[in-house]
Amino acid sequence: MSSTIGKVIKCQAAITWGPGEPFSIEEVEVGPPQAKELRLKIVATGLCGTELKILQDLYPLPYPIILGHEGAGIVESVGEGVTSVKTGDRVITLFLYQCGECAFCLNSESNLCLKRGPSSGSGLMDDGSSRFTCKGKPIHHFSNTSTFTEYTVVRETSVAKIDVAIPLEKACLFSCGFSTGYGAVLNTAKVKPGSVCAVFGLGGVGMSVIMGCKVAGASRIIGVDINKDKFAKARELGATDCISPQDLEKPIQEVLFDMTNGGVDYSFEVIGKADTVAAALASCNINSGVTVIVGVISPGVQLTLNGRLFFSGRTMKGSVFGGWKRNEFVPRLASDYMKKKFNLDSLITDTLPLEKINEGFELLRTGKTIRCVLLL
Ligand code: COD
Ligand code: ZN
Ligand code: ZN
Repeated sequence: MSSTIGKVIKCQAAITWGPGEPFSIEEVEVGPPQAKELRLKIVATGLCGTELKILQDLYPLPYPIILGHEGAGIVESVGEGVTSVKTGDRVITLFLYQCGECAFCLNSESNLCLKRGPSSGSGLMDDGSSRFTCKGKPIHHFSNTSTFTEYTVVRETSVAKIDVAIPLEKACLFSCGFSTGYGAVLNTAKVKPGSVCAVFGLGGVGMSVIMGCKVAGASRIIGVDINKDKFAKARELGATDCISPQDLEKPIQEVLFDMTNGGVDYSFEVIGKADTVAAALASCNINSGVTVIVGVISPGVQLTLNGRLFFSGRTMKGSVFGGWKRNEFVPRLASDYMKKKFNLDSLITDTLPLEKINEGFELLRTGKTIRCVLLL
């Protein structure tokens, strides 16, 4: 590995040339890491529902771009001033920008940085340039990570070390899907033992919410999805009931209200649609019901909520990356993993090589996979 240090590396990457375009496998040049950056050999990367939304052109982004934010790999080299990791360290990527120095980053209760919030940024490194080129053109970075490539360059603060014995092809799910869902339950909602929970959307993130609810000691976990093929896995992971809104004669919130004798204690929206946000809120009990919105609503989409829903004690809150901070999530998740508190492996339903990335996203789009992991 040492022979590549300080040099440009040529490798394969999946490039998205424009909005809605399929991935194209190309040879890219990856420049060496600059100050406070590191270059990473990606070993595994998961395909997340967020990229699926990007492929449907639901979020504005700078193109061409290398997407991917659920990565795990090995540090190839580090730039000047990097102190927390070194060549050969095993790390996972962190899509959330955390400068580590601002008032929010220094507050143990918050995980969104004052400098950038949850935004994925400009697609360039801090010096305003890109480390990727392809066919002579600069290629944008995505969400501080860009993992659909054999090598990537990220800020030092965009990785977390994972020195425990978790295989990187599993640990990549700590980078987004698993942590986002599990943390929404433990950190954001702080679900109490014995609670009744409903989970709207049973993708990889929703399944991780179910695992979190189980670990928190929920007495009932109701999975809601329009794709009934998701129900078997949801039950295996801890759902006690599963419902498709399309099978019902009444709105889902009314059915949940009746099933639970007054509404659920916690509902989680893990889809990112205005109508399911409204249904999740209306499903909560009127005294202490809490709704956590995990799914991101597309820019420009307004929520329509009946104001009467708040003539109650209900709470509605957002959650990004499960509320985790860079320095705390890996030790906690690794310890729970070792104690077998959750079943990370069962989220991975497919593995494919980088060249088959379009096939992987087709599996996700058609609801045939929970998490497809690319092995590079
Ligand atoms: N009613 C019920 N279920 C529905 C409906 C509906 N109207 N529409 C879709 N669904 C189901 C689908 O059948 C599917 O099972 C599930 O919802 C969505 O799952 P996936 O596999 O597409 O997506 P995930 O689980 O990988 O990700 C879902 C998110 C909502 C978390 C993601 O798309 C998102 O919005 N992410 C933004 C939040 C975030 O933290 N982003 C940063 C990095 S992810
Ligand atoms: Zn994600
Ligand atoms: Zn900060």
